Amino acid sequence: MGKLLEFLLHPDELKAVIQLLKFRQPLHPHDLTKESPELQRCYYLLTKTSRSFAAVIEELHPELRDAIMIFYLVLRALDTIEDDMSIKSEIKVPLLRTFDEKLNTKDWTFDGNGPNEKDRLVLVEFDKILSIYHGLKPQYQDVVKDITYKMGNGMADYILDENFNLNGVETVKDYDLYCHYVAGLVGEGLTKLTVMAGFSDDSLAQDNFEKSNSMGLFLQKTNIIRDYHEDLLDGRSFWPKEIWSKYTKELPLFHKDASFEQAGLSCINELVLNALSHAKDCLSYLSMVKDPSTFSFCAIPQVMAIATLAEVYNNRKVLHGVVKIRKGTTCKLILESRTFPGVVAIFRRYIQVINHKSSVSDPNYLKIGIKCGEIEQFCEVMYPSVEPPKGSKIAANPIHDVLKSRQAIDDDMQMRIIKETILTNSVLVVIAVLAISSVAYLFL
Ligand code: D9A
Repeated sequence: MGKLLEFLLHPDELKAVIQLLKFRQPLHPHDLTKESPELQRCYYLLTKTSRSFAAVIEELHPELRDAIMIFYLVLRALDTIEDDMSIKSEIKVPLLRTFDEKLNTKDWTFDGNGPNEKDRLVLVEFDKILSIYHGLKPQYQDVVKDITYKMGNGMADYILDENFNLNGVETVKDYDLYCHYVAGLVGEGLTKLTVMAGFSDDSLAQDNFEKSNSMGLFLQKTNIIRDYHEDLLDGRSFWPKEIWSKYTKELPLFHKDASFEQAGLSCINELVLNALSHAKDCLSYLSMVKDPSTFSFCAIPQVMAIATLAEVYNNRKVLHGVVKIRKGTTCKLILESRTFPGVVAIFRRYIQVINHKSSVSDPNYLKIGIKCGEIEQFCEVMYPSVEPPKGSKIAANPIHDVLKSRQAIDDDMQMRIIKETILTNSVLVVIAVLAISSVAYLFL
């Protein structure tokens, strides 16, 4: 019933759902039934861990599809060990530190997760993952192993820090470092893979993977803000004390004591402000991803994140439960994020939403305004909303060279999108006409 009302209120989203599910042409169709049983099992495990994102991975270019699928599952395995509060640290810490070595074996599995751990199957059937892993190109195997090593050790460092589990991270610097281990390193690994495959610009592998790190931090910080309530119920928190201590003596007061609600909102807003500091990096990263399937893979999580930030901004529901974006909105965003100009338009839209939701009474009102202005300006320089007058000189900007070099790719995709939209619209019109005429027939 809720769904029906939702779609009546947002008919464009209903169309997006239909277009996405019925009319979209996959870039690289993948017939799994022709593959080995181990590979089929890996893709099955993938859909079990993340239904929507599995579909995106399955549509990747065949050159990277299996490598990224395995990378995702290995990281999920690591995460499932880190996450499981029922594993004692005497077991957990050495396991995390030596997890990369399991990748040298052919048959390692692990049955030590609690029965309620959602992704325990990934570890129980880790031998299937290993068998596909060893068939990857050696340079891809090296990337997966290197990131596994760095991430496992980073996670272990934080578990040993007793204080971390009880009070979360201390400073904003710690927050960035923790997010680097669990998410920034993922960005780094994926950048290495896509650069090796020739799918994104080599320059992304320079400057110490700064932009790749931002890709991960933007996603991770968004999840951390959104999951405040759920995490506290599980007895942990990832909000940095340096920020929350400005608003409360004790974190749970935000949801336990109604008089702290306003303070809680201000705290959320400051965390959103902090997360937005990565937005420009993410956009410029995406501008350098050339292969269309890799582009979608990278862009979808980012547009979901900016939409989520706009949703959680100044939203008291975050303090009391889970805040989610509608399925229909998700489908719309997935369809629109297939070209770079589409992604920029999405970012602009949600930045404006945040700016409008911002209230003068918020301690960071000015800072939010400035941050939103900065991001909007960045978008405006890339895609000016008004045609510059003839003969006027545009200041030289390296981003324009990047945009020029990807114009053909985006134009090509835009053409596909137009065809697909025409097809969807025509079929929907035919269905509507048939429906209306049959109703009319019954009554006349
Ligand atoms: C990603 Cl290989 C993640 N994480 C995500 C998903 O996106 C990133 C984990 C493993 C891999 C990739 C991701 C995708 C594309 C490019 C990226 C990138 O960098 C260049 O990572 C930075 O969330 C997990 C981390 C954030 C910790 C890195 C997207 C995803 N979405 C979930 C939604 C959810 O709420 O969990 O997994 C889903 O669709 O189920």
